[in-house]
Amino acid sequence: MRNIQDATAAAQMFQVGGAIENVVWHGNGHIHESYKVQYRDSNANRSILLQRLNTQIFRDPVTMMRNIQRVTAHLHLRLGDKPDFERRVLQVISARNGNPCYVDQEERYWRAYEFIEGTHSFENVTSGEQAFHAAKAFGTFEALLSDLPSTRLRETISHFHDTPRRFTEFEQVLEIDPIGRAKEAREAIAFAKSRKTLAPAFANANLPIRITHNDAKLNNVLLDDATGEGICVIDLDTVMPGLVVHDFGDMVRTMTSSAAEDEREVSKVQIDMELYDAVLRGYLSSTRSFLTKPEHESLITGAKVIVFEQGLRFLSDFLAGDPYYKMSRSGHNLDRCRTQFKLLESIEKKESEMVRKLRTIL
Ligand code: ADP
Ligand code: GN1
Ligand code: MG
Repeated sequence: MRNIQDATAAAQMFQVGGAIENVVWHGNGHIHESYKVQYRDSNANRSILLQRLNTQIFRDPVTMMRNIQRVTAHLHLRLGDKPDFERRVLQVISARNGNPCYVDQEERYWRAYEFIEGTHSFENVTSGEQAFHAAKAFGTFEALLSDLPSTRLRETISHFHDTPRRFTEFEQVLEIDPIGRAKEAREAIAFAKSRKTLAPAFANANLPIRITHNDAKLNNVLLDDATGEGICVIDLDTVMPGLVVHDFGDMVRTMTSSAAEDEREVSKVQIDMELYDAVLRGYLSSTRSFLTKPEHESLITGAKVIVFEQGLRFLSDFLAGDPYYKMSRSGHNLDRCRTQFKLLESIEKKESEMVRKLRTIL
């Protein structure tokens, strides 16, 4: 549960001068608790993005922060000549004791970033231009990291995009059905089983391992309020060695349908080919220099796999009693699962058109 008092106390433990003026909840991430903390000091107003980390999910926050420091240091190096590079890379603020996290008396981990002003993240896509800029920003992010050896980073969550394993986990929780919810999810369960063969699509793929974001969804990029440009890729917790097709999959998942991830009315969920076109153009505009032919040829399968995987993850969480994702209503994870499976069906219907579009742009 978010708690302003605890957040205010934690904010005092970071290396920020000035008096705290205001602390409010911020953002709609599914994992951490995020707050915007505003300070007043003699020179200027300044804000930080303070987060209480979810250590049930990120069990080794020290390794995660080491990864993030390596990634942000590399991005600084690559972007250092841009006059506004401070807005283009997340900047970790150290705790007063010099560590990247502050650990409170209850062993809760907190971290802080400079708050990037004049930007917003969006939960739902509202235009092709927005999709283009967001996808371009993720492509630029991968391009900037393409010369950082992947051995420099550790896995923060193992088997994160191991879709066959996600499928097995779904089968296991279904078999136990610990709180008797399977009967409420009959249709979704049948759909999941019917797409089982999609899960291992990349099991033996000969694709290069690169440093990828692994959570490349629309609300993990900040768009500039003035120009609309994707100025800063955020949420770096899962940046680790992976496949670019998984990042592309998350872009298609979150930027090609204007319906919310938790939309109850699933008839509203479908792939919009104009938005898809914008995602493709944005992503390819910044990745042309390094993506290989096999990667290009796997992009659309990547979209299907990630949408399927995400549906499985929401469904498994629903069946298990919602231990993983933050929720705000009962049945939330099942609603989220249904939107993913509806989107997958829609992608399947449009697949040949999607492939044609890709070929014309390449
Ligand atoms: P979660 O892992 O819970 O998704 P995020 O790191 O994505 O957490 O942060 C949640 C939200 O906070 C983001 O969607 C974004 O709106 C906002 N946010 C994160 N970092 C910053 C930042 N440095 N400056 C401004 N807003 C930020
Ligand atoms: C979580 O943290 P957030 O909201 O950006 C999740 C992603 C899922 C996403 C679904 C560490 O992302 O993997 O794709 O929800 N992050 C983690 O919207 O599990
Ligand atoms: Mg996020």
